[in-house]
Amino acid sequence: MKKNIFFLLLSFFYAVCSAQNDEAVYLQQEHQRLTRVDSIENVIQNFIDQNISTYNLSSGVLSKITTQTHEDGSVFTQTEINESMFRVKQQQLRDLYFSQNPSIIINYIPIPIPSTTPCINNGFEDGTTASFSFFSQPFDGNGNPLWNIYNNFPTNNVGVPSNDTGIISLISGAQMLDPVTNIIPRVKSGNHSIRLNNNSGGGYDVSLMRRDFIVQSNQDHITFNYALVLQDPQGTGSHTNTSSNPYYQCRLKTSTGNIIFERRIIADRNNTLVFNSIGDGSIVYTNWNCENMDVSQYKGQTLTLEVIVSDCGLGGHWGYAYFDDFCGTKCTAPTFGSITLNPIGITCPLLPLTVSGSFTAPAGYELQNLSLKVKDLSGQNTDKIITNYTLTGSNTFSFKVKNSDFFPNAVVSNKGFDFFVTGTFKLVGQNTTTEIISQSANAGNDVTFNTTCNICDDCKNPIAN
Ligand SMILES: [Ca+2]
Ligand SMILES: [Ca+2]
Ligand SMILES: [Ca+2]
Repeated sequence: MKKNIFFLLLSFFYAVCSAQNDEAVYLQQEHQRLTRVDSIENVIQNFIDQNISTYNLSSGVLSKITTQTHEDGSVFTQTEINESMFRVKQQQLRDLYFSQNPSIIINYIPIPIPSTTPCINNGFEDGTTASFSFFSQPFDGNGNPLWNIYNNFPTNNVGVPSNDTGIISLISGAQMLDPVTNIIPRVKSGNHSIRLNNNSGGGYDVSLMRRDFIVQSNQDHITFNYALVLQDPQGTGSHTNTSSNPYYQCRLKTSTGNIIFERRIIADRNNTLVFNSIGDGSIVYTNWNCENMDVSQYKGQTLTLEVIVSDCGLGGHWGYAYFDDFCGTKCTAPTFGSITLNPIGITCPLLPLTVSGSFTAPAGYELQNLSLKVKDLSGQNTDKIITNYTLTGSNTFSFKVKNSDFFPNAVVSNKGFDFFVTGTFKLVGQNTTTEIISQSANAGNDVTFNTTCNICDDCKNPIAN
């Protein structure tokens, strides 16, 4: 018996030691990679400095810049046009350097996190950005895509300085308060956090951070902490409502790109559940929030978490946010409400198929409406959105999905579908709404039609004879 305990202890210490060793080796490799990124960033800056005075913008981009106006309709001064041209030239020279030197891109991709150390550098306490990747670019239409709410996904790799000078910066200093609000601490745990975007004007900047991780066998949730500081220009200039305001978004994706969780929060002073305001409400902020995503269906799989922060869509207003603790945090009750679908995971369903689930409204909110997205996983057809539903209880619902909802054109067998429910909730007594999108009901296809299925409404038998 004693011998058994001895070997048990020995193997435990061996496991601990080898995990510690894996951690040290991983961090050392990541430090080497980040050192290479630093020197590449220096080379790129030199390339920009050497070429910017002789670099010419295309006539199309030039005419966009010279004819652009402020959000209030006033024209740009010559100084502002020059500044704008300088920024676009910088961006284009940076893009040019990457396109001429594609081999540098691999240095911006983190080494996969070892399965023995899933929480490594989860809160940047290594003092580096090891295990994370970063992207940022403006969505200004000047050779870049146009800003399109919740659809701005930067692909340009960026380095992350630790001296608070970047569009994305590593933040240090446990006691420091955010300089705009002077209220929220810039770091949630330990001595470091990350800030996406900054408050140096609008400029359509969108920044994205990504972490790939393997869901552990004993892991049911992935969590992280975040604090938002966004301008809310609604009611001023061209911002007649909130639809082009700065925003925050997070997405959890499978290795094949299926989105299994998404949250979207737009700057809105009337959304008092989420935001506090400064002064007249032109700046809104949150305290540190905890995001909590159910990953219990994805054990052993590699998932990708993306967090995104965007400036406003009209060019004049900024938004930024701090992030920390991308692992190992326990969230309390979901402040922002939730929608859960009942598991389905069926092949050859009898149609119409009932899709049911439950919801919890965010505190202070009531349900306005629900819709069901029937996502064609082949991408062949536009996803059908069903807006008819039945409330089967005070917080439960069901949808009926017909043959024509799956197959708007001809019936095609060998197809898979996922379901997502979007709930719109309304602040009681106000016009402010907030949206929650459910995860899909099952890992893998929620519904599969194979060649044996009898695909018709009110068929008697799910299998074709
Ligand atoms: Ca931290
Ligand atoms: Ca900006
Ligand atoms: Ca699914």
